[in-house]
Amino acid sequence: MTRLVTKPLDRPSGRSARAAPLLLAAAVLALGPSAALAGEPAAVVRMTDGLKFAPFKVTVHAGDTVEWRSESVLVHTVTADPDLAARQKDVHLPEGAKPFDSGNIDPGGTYRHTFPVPGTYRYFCIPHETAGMIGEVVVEG
Ligand SMILES: [Cu+2]
Repeated sequence: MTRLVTKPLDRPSGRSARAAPLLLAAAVLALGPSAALAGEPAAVVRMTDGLKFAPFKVTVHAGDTVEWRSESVLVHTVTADPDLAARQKDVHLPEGAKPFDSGNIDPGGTYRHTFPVPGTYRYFCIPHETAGMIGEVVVEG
């Protein structure tokens, strides 16, 4: 008597109870390796209306890509080129690293740069350098 009632009820709940952990495991597995796939940024830096790179400093490994995302109504740049700096203290490149400049990043836009050379990079935003829009990327070997 009770078997006929409990069996149909148990089956669906048993299925979903097994499916949930499986989906979770699949999601965790998908997130892990995806960071290593080409094109996935190892770190994300936001560009804000407060004229900041947030976080100020990110740490990645050699060969990693960093993505900058504008959350701002203003145009920003991601620039690590001594020739474009108003103040030399706002820019630093490790020995052997090439200067780079995003050009103008429109509101809501993104920019990516890959860092093959280890060391500490200090970069700035051209329109807001003297307002203190400076950031750092530490690339570990
Ligand atoms: Cu800016």
